[in-house]
Amino acid sequence: AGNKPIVISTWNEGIAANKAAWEILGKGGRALDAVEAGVRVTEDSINCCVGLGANPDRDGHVTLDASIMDEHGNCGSVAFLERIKHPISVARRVMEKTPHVMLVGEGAQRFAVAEGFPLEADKLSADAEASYKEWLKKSEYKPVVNIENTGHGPFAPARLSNGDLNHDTIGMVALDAAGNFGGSCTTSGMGFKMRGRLGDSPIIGAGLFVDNEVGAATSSGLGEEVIKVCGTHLVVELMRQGYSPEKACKLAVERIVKRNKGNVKDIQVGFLAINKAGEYGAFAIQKGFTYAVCTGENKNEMVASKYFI
Ligand code: SD4
Repeated sequence: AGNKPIVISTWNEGIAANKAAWEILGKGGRALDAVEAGVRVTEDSINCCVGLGANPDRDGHVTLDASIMDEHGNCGSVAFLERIKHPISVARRVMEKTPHVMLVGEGAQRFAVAEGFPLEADKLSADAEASYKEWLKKSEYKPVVNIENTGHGPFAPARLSNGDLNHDTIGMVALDAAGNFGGSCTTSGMGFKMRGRLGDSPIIGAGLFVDNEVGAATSSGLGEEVIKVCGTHLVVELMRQGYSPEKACKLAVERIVKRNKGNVKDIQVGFLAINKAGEYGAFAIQKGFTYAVCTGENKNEMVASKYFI
C-alpha cells in the first residue's frame, strides 16, 4: 500500500538519518530539505563509508562524493571533494547557486569554502587510521560483498567505539506530503580506492535519480556496476513503464547480472525506490542489503531487501 510522506534510506545508518528527515517531512516540509538534513546525520557520524571520518583512498586521503535532486529535476553534485564535512550541502549549493550540475576536486573545495563551509584538517579518524594501516599491510584492491555490514576482509571498516558495526554509504529518497520527491546520496566511495576514483553516488542517473512524475531511486554497492547500466535512471524508467518499485529494482539488478554473464558472486549492488503512490521496494544482487523505511515518528524500521543470490 502507498504511504505519504515516506522516506527510505540504505543500510543501518538509515534509521538515524530517516529520523532527521522525518522531522521535516512530518511537519509537511519539502522532500529536498528532508533528504539533505537526513544524510547530514550520517556525514556527521564516524563510520567506514560516509563523511570525513570514513576510510581513505589508497594514498591515505578521504575523498567524498555526493549528489542531490529535487522535484523539478534540478540536480547538483560534488565529487573527489576533500576536507569538507557536508558534501551533500555543497551539492545542494552547486544545484541552487551555480549554472552547473557537478563540481569536482579542488574546484569543488574552493566553491565550498567560498560558500562558507569550513575547511577541515586533512586527518583520518582513529577508526579510519587503524583500517588504513591494516590495509597497507597487503594493499589489496578487491571489492568485498556487503562490506558495509560484515566488517571482514581487506576493506573491513573498524568498529565504532561502542562496538557496533553500524556503518554505511547512504542513499535516501523521500516523498513529501505535497506529493513531491527529493533524493540524496553521499559517500566516501570505496575504501582504499585509487586516488581520483569516483563511484556512482555523485553521478546523476547512476547513484541517484528523481523524476517527479514517476518516482525516485538510489543505490549502494559497487558503483562501477551501477554506472555501467545508468542504474537508478533505469529503475525510474522501469517504474514509468508500470513496474512496482521492487520489480523495477529487480529488473535493474538482473541487467547487471546479465552484463556480467552471471558472474556476480563477488559483486554487491542494491537499489531502492519509491513511486508516486508512495509504494517502496528494493532489490540487491546478494543477500545482506538492508534499508530503513520511515512512514511516521514511531514507524522507522529496518527491512531486508530481496536478492538475486
Ligand atoms: C561507490 N556506491 O562509491 C558507492 C559505495 C557504496 O555502500 O555505496 N557503498 O561505489
